[in-house]
Amino acid sequence: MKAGAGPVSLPVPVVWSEDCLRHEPGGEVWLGVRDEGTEVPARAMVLRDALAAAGAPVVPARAHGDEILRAVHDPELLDHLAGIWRDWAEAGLPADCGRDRVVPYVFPTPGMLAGLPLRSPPAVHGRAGLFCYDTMTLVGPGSWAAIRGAADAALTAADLVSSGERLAYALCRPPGHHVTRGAYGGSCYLNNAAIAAQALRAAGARRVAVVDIDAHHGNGTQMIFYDRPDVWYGSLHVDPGAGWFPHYAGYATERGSGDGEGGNRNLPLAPGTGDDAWLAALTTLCGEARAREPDAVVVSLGLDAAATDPESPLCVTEAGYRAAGRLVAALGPAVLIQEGGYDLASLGGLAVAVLSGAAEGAGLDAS
Ligand code: SP5
Ligand code: ZN
Repeated sequence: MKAGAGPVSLPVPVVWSEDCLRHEPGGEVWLGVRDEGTEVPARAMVLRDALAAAGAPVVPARAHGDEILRAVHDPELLDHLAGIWRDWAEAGLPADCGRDRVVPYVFPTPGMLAGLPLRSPPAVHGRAGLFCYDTMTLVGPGSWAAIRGAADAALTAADLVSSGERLAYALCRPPGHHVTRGAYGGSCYLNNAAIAAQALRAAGARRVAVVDIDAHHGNGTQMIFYDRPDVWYGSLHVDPGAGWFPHYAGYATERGSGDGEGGNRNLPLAPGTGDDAWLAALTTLCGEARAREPDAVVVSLGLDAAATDPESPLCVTEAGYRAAGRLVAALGPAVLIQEGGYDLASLGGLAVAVLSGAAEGAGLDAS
């Protein structure tokens, strides 16, 4: 322990960017109606305060260049996100009947284009759907700063693990696992977990395993690595076929393609699944991850599988999350990336439980 530091009872560094508070999505448009939404700045405050109170050291995110981001995402997606609010505001839309956030209304689906080349429409209201696949992922004035801050938090946590830390947790907000190489959605804008995995690869890890325990399938991470042999992706999540986001991905038949054939594993779970079946599925998933002999692990750490969460029908308890932390951290050096988790009353306890379990699984002693 450093001289003068207090006791570290939760020995996992928490990487934090103040900028993550600047993203105020202002709700979500779901099934045609704008409601208040649950991916709110208070989530990050609750998580940080609970982890700090439990004794975890809080480490500021360090600014990084775009190299890793551009390896994971189309540069056009990055440019779009960096500029779309400015263009929306310059077009006068916020003053026009209160259109105070970027919300797309037309999407260039493959069926619409029917073979036409994809073009970038000059009008910002037409272009808003070019890199976005849903109506519930709004962009406001502070969004880009937060999005970039979350990516920097993921990169900083990856740096810590690459330089010898056994575990590091990035308190990323907004979350990221729904973002593909070229499209954002699901309250996510850049794929923080994929960025961490790519950074670990760049720092010398030969094989990386991504284990995703968010309640929803991480369709973005899956597709970013779908045909790559160097990054394995495994997820347990509520069955998209039972009516849950992301609806179009997350099925057990999706196993990777090309050089990545066999490198993707989905374990969809029935609504109502609780600790026993959830942990049994996670044990299976971790066994498959271990068989790949990864040099490093990325955990997409959603806390929305909790019974208390308003966004998923899974019924995991704090004790379940603690046990999950033990299982994933036992796999090897791990970067934990915050994904979903929306019940402000239970979020802090869940985060402390899973990181405490992770410290145990990694064999770290509280001092
Ligand atoms: C990162 C992450 O957890 N993204 C999840 C996105 C799924 N959002 C689905 C939104 C559905 C509408 N929410 C209304 C809540 C009703 N209880
Ligand atoms: Zn989720």
